[in-house]
Amino acid sequence: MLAACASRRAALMERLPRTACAVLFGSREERRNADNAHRFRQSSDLLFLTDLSEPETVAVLTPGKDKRFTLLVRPRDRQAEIWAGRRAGLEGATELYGADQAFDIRELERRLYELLDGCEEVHMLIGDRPEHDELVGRVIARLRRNERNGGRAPRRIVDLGATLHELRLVKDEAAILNMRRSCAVTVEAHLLAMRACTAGKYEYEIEALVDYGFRRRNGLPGYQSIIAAGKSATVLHYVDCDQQLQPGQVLLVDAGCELAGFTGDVTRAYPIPAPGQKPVFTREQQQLYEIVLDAQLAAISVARPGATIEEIYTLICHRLAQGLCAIGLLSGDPASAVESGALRRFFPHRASHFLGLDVHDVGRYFPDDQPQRLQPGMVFTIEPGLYVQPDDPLGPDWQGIGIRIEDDILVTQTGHEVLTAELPKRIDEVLKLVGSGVTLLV
Ligand SMILES: [Mn+2]
Repeated sequence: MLAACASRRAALMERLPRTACAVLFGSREERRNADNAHRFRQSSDLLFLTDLSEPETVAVLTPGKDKRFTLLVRPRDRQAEIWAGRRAGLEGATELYGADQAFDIRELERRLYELLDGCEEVHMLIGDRPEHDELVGRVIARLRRNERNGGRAPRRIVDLGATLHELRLVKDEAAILNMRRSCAVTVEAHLLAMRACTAGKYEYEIEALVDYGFRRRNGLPGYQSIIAAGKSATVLHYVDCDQQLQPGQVLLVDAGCELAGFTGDVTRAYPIPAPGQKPVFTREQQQLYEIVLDAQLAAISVARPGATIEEIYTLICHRLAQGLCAIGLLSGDPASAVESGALRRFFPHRASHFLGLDVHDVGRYFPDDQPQRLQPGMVFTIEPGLYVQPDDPLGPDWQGIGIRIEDDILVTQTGHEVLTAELPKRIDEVLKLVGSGVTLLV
């Protein structure tokens, strides 16, 4: 990983003017309640460029200076480390993490002043945190006041996203390897959920198994898992996770494992069997499932370099509308159901996003006002869904069904690879697995 980080820094610096200075602020520890903190998660940009996962870290890249890579970190502190864990310290920052120089984070403002002196542009994430904007503004103002003594203040603040995030968008070999691993563990955890799915359990029991699937490989949820039985699944970001699974409902599980920073993002939906019974879709559930699966397979088949997420979304809308018209849930012809917005009653969300260190990963969808063309190395999701709200006038046989099928797609030179292909979604394969039982390997 550290070698990958070094080449990423080199690649970023190649894209920056020699007079630029890039400043990257790490995440801060977030308070959960009282004196409890949330588990620390480094900012994805900093993970990408340094792999240093400590709070109070700032990285500075100065491509035109002798020392191009500076880290500001917490210094070693025996007492603090006994309580809160070991630190890399200034020595580790240079020796382990490859910085050309390292400073105490408590000197941040003074060191930034030195580092920005003589640079024309500051590249940073503008508006990410007001205190960072303020700090950089303050340093620039001080430099300007010192110009009559020969100091030189930057003239421009440039959004770092344009360069850095385009780099993150096309995955390098190390990132692809990580994505493969996180997708593999994501599949394992989903298999546990499928096998354990029987009526009488609670949504949180399924969540516990998914978490177990992640943790036994040292992973964590890359985002808040959605474990939604029956009408819970018609809430797109359902997180309460406290309802009992009823026989005849569909269970929707949207969960992805984050490993070494990179996350998978997968959704499956399947019928909940009564204990001792075989799982079976109702006619209405199966009709919706088949339409979603057909749309997803059609969309996956066109994923290749040069295609756009916009085209894929349009294709999905038309396939879903076609299916819904065919079974009478939408009237008229499919094209006008899409055009008029009638489809949104059952399909209210988009169908893809980039995937990587962030579940909704960086990368522009419309660079220069044109849809982004897929390139080898991009990873994105394809996730059509259909939802019938609990109060929909279609009546009780349809109400409260939520189906989504989501896989993670790597764009290759010649087409694509489904990184989560091992997780069944064909109806016969799914029904064989669901409720078949889990023996925990501990
Ligand atoms: Mn997703």
